[in-house]
Amino acid sequence: MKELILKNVTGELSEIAGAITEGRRLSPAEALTLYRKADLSLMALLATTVKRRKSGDAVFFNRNFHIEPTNICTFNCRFCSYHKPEGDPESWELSESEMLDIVRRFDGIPVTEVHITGGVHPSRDIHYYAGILSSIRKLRPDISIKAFSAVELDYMIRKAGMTCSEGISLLKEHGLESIPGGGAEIFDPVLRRRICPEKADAETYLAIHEAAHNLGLSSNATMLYGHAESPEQRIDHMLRLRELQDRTGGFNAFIPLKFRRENNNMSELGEVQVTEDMRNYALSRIFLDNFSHIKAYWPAIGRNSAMMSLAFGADDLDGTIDDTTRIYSMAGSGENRPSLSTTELVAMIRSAGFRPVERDTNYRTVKEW
Ligand code: V47
Ligand code: SF4
Repeated sequence: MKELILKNVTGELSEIAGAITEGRRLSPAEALTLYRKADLSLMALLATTVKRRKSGDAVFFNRNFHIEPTNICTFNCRFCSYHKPEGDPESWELSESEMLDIVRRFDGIPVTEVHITGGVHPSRDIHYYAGILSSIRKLRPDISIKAFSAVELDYMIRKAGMTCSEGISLLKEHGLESIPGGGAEIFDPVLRRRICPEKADAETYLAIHEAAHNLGLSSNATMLYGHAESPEQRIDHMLRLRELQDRTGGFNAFIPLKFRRENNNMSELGEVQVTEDMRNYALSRIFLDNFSHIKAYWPAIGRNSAMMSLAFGADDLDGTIDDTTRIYSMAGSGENRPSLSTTELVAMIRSAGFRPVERDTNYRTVKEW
């Protein structure tokens, strides 16, 4: 593979390609050159080399479902198609018993994870959410609870007058096991102020993940791309995550999230092409050398692009979902009632030439398919 790659590459790209094949970490400047100068096929080859070093021929998925407690949100991110004001016909606010009914729908089904996230509700507080976690844990002690983005956590913890560690510890005592990656958007402060001025800044996002890792929780990280950000801003975003991961090792996966344009205040920007999606997966797989997994979240990108991303370094497709999330259907991802059976996920992974592995939240093998 190494010879095949290096034979056809010249100039400064040849040194960078050599570093990648030898497993040396790229500097931000090298990552930028790679992104600017490498063609799509070279990006695929290099990212696949790194992917195979990390996870061989395995590609992971899980059996999961979401609970979205509300889409009422105190914030007003310009790219968001999901949040609605209180009283809007498209707004919802699930009661505790409605959330538990969602959990009960999975009685007898071997799901391993519930992912809970939604709008930042102005009046629901940390004790309310702690109670929900306890009730879910009582109903299904066998499933892992991945809940609340750093932005939701920041709001509920500050409102309760707690420190990050106190707030996360409280939720951990009630069943929280890991934190999803939402809310990262793009860390660059100038662009962040333009697209989501009210929400927690980069430092707060990173501090919450660091506090969670120090308390023994795992988490994921995301990046919203394909809007107004530059390649430099993407690389800066990933660099900050790489530095935190060097300190804690607590991130499981990096999840690039493609900006989807329908029904939001950034629609005029349009969407990037699939080739750009693939270059971005490849770049993240190569640059984030201390992340074990790159996730292609299929409800956001669509199942065809998700399958293709497996040739560009992604090694995880997320899960079965079972039609329990609205974030991306409301933003026009084309996956309107997102649901895949394990048989479909297994077939998708095999069709891309990889070995399907069902995992739990922390990537322990549940079943080799
Ligand atoms: O933070 C909102 C994004 C995120 C749009 O950790 C949009 O396993 C694109 O983080 N176009 C929430 N993206 C979802 C999220 C997530 C999803 C799946 C798995 C995991 C995980 C985390 O959704 C938000 C924001 O970045 N988002 N609107 C939009 N129009
Ligand atoms: Fe609220 Fe999240 Fe939408 Fe921002 S992205 S408006 S925080 S629901």
